[in-house]
Amino acid sequence: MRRNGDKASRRRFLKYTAGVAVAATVVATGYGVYELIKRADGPEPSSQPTDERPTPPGQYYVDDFPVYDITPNRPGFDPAAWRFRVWGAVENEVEWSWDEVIQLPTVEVVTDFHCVTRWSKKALVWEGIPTQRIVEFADPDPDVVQVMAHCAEGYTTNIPLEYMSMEDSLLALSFNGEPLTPEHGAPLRLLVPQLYAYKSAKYLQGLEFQTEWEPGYWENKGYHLIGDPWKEQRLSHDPGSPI
Ligand SMILES: Nc1nc2c(c(=O)[nH]1)N[C@H]1C(S)=C(S)[C@@H](COP(=O)(O)O)O[C@H]1N2
Ligand SMILES: [Mo]
Repeated sequence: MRRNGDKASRRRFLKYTAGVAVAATVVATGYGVYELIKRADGPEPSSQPTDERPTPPGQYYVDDFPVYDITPNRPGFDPAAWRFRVWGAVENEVEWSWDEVIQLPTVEVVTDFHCVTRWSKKALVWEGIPTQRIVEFADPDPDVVQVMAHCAEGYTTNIPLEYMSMEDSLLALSFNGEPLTPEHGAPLRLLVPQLYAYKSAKYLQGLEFQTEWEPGYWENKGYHLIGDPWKEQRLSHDPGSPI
């Protein structure tokens, strides 16, 4: 594991995405990050249009978009102080400012959203940075099993590594064509559409790569460690939990 400052991790990200050496001046502007990552062969989102997607067992669709928070005290956002960090059992740790994150190339994903309390939303349109790219850049140690998402108000949730590498999992910046609203997780949230929505961490600040299974906030209170809606993994005693 290497620990490096902002500039060093950005420089390595550039090298990874482009496979070419980059002049320091380009790196410093941040614009180079955008250009170079676009040149890497990025993933296409895999989520199907809603009409082609079946409904997971036990879910029903709602018209409004409920807001679920563990605390009424929604965290604020100071773009100058905000940082996104990646650390843990990885070769390349990351620390990016808001200005850097918003220059990363994004993809659009149209997908359904399934809360473990049984409400679902159809055909939400999200735009964000594929988490697959973050995983590839971070270069996890071979024994990594999960990533713990850390949020501004203290919420945590654990995501199996394989779901972080799915092509429709995002660091989402926008929802239905607009920047994320505070109640839906501004400025940045995780979107893991193949798992129940408690895995889609709002107010995301960090991703910690871990070699042991460890529950996050809701998983600690008895929700499933994986949470696959197609297998109806709602509670920890439902089949398929790794521990
Ligand atoms: N930081 C944070 N992320 C969170 C939560 C939370 O309380 N805090 N709730 C989770 C739960 S249980 C659900 S169902 C979804 C709801 O997302 P929404 O409020 O945007 O509908 O966010 C998830 N992400
Ligand atoms: Mo939820």
